[in-house]
Amino acid sequence: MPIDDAWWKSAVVYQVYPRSFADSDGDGVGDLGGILARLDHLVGLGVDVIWLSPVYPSPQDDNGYDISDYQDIDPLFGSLADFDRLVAAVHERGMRLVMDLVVNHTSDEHPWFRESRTGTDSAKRDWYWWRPGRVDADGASVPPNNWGSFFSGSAWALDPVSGEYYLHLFSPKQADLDWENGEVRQAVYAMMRWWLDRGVDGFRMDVINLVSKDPALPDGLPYGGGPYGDGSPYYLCGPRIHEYLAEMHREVFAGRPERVLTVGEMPGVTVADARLFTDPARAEVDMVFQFEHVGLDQGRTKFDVRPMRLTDLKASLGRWQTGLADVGWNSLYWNNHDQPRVVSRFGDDGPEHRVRSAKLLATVLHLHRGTPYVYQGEELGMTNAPFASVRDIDDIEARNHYAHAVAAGEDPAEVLAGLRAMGRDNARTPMQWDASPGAGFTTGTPWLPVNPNHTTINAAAAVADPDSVYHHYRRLIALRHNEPALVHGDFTMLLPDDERVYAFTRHYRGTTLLVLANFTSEPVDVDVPKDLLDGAEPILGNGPYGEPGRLGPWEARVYRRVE
Ligand code: TEU
Repeated sequence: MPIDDAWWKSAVVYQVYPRSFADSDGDGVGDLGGILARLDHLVGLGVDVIWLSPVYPSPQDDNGYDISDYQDIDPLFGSLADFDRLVAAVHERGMRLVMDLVVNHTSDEHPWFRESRTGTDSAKRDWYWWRPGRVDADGASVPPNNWGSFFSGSAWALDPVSGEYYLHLFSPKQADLDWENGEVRQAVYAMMRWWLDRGVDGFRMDVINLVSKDPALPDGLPYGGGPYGDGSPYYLCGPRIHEYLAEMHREVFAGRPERVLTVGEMPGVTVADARLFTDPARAEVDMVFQFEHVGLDQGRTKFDVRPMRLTDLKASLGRWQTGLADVGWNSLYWNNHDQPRVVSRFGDDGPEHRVRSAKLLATVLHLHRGTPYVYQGEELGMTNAPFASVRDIDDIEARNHYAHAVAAGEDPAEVLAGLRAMGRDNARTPMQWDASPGAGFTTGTPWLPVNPNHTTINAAAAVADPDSVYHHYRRLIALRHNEPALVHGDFTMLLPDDERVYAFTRHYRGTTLLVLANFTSEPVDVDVPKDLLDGAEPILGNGPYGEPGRLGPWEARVYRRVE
């Protein structure tokens, strides 16, 4: 199929975070059997692809993003037989299944690392980044460089056996693989082929733009007033990243039916980088997850929360639309398992405007050019959760940040407020299926408490209510499947300087779609070029249409005009 008709350009992907989706055995943790039992919820929504967050064997230090066996299923979630049953059921329903591929690092309990840490003469010593420490002015051993970890603290851990340090950009239980070593790359490719041969339809590649590091591992510039340096210039989109991804494509994907979808999660990636990564002629990845728009409300750290300006959001998303208009492809997302719930973040999760603002955010995102991703519960307008204290917080990133920030003298209440607003646990509270005590997620004690608002915000209520967020997502997904202008149309931002209204057009072969969205709780007049409205019909809204030229609070409206 010619790449410009690639199936994933008109597809919508739904992310399942297995441990919080549906629990079929009552242990309080979601599992593969639970997903199987709930597949028809996804069929009803109309999604095309399921992205499964990791279900591999793992100590669960980072909720499965620390893998100790790449070719099995953790008993917490089920078995390979359960996985095969799920893949078959997904395919029977005309959907595809994409696995999360976490190969920048393995768990420190992976057999590769266990062998590597046996000593400097281990056959797998150079599968990871081992370096001798440096000696500071007091003669003490210190890490090989000053890099900080994404999860606070140093990015190096001292191994007492050899007295050397190993690199971990994330937790000390997530040891970075050394991709300079061709044996590492070939082992990863063989594992990927094994999953494709098992029927998997592609991969979401976790922090894949970090796998190439500057082998000199130089110190980074100090940042945030802390003791660590910013190593990102030496590992973000490193010197061999394009070589590696092109090699992966040749070794794993080339010659496979076009069914395969590859999406690279790339913190810090720029538009210019993404043009290279997603140019079909370069055969690297199909699309990337970029992080610009989900950093607009963050200051010195992600937990230093600032108000997001609509003009900044429009400038950022507009830049990505323009930058990938002629080559490459965008992914489109607000939510995932690492981001707070968008209706609480960029919308209004109060009782008056939650539904309307959730629908508005969905409309704006899904009418952009690219492949939309729906994160579990987003289609219900699920909100952030009311974490009362740091004891309620599970996530390693948030807990480590709290410990380091408070130790550095920050006000615990202020640090907690940042966790409440931006913490990843907001995305990880159990899926709200119904109003029962366990929200229909489990008959046991959930690993993370269910959001108390599940009594009103749940799938059962949403499916029964034609005006729900769920049915609005269903209509948006149907529109993508039936409106070529939505898939192939160009993108023009309107009113770039307006702090209240997000407006843009999509145009393709005589059809123009006009999107208007009021990001405030007050009615607003919209000054849209008259010719755009002449002959245009409203085709989708998030409530009763206001009069032309005026939008109600949190009103979104889509017009279509056919020349
Ligand atoms: O996330 C990488 C990443 O950049 C995020 O962790 C980011 O640092 C923050 O959490 C969001 O602002 C990927 C996975 O999605 C995440 O769950 C893992 O913790 C991480 O990699 C390590 O595998």
